Amino acid sequence: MKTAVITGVTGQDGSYLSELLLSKGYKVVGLKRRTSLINTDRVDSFYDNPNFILEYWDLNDVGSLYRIISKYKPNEIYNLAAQSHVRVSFDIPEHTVDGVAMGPLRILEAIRNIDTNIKFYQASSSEMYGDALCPKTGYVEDSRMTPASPYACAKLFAHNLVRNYRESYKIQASSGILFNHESPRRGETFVTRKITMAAARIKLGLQKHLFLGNLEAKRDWGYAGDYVEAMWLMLQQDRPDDYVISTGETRTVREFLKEVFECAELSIDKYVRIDQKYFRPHEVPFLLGNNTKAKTNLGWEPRIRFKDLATIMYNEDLKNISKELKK
Ligand code: NAP
Ligand code: G4F
Repeated sequence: MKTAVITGVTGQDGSYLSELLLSKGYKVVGLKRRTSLINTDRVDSFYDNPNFILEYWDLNDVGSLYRIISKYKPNEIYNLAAQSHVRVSFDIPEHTVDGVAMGPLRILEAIRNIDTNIKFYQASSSEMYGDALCPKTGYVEDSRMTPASPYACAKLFAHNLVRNYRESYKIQASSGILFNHESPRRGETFVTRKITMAAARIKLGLQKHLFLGNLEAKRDWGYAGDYVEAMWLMLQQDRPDDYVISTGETRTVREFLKEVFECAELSIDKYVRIDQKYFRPHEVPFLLGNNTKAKTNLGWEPRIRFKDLATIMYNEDLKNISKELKK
């Protein structure tokens, strides 16, 4: 039986990855903070699985990391923990950068000191490309990166560090440069989920308006359940490497909004308002990923596409909020 440690297990990706690894017969050691809201639907269903274990940890707590690695002797570590909200990283830059940049450094140092056979996955991000000119066919693994937020600057530091530890110490460390991926488990302040939740609440008469920022930004949006498979595939390769994980299709925030409001039969003009507070000091205007390397080397392909993603997320929110109302 293989053992995997997942940091950020209470997050969107942590929950899907736990599900995937448990289904493959892994023992999963999920790391949570003291303040984590663990009694959420995201990880509730794994509690009675004897192969799912929760341990306390924090991105800045080196001692607990050494204790956990020594205790469980994992084959694989997936580092998903982060203050992952780009807009918020402008408000709490020190906290964001400490966790996002120093967290992976601490894990890599632990691997270097305890067991260099442990395979490591780093959650890199398409935000690292920032406002660099995007090739017509989308960003690839070695495209220029000009990060546009404290979050993205810290992710790029960690991304470079993974390559550095791979070269310096032969550590089996891979980075997934994941483009935006969403699901019904997406945090409620990210734009897709904010839109699907609001549409469902407006439909049920629970909310009057939806306030949004920049509707013209373009994102390459995929489904989180598909993307965690790519993480696992990366660590099953003989050689560690970096991979772009994306759909190869880019859409504006306005298009996502339109898709959801059409599905809910709601008028955008009537319910949506623009609020300057949701604009960023430095926006990433356009993201499109070229996933050729992942398709070729990993045999990975995205399954759920933009239109279905919007519909699935809206329907799930409508169903769950209606259920809550009936209680
Ligand atoms: P998420 O839902 O925001 O989850 C983040 C997780 O990190 C949560 O479990 C959170 O725990 C944990 N965390 C935050 N700060 C921590 C700290 N100081 N110590 C320990 N744990 C901490 O994020 P996600 O969407 O699943 O994304 C997973 C990873 O992929 C993140 O690193 C993100 O930056 C990266 N990424 C995401 C996307 C995307 O589109 N989703 C794309 C590219 C890269 P609590 O429950 O305690 O808050
Ligand atoms: O949903 P978002 O907050 O996601 P963003 O900034 O692209 O970051 C997400 O994806 C990254 C991968 O590219 C991850 F690394 C990161 O951790 C996170 O998961 O915003 C998407 C777009 C932005 O252009 C933003 O300006 O939506 C625009 N937007 C417009 N109104 C809004 C809003 N974003 C949010 N969160 N809230 C709004 O009201």
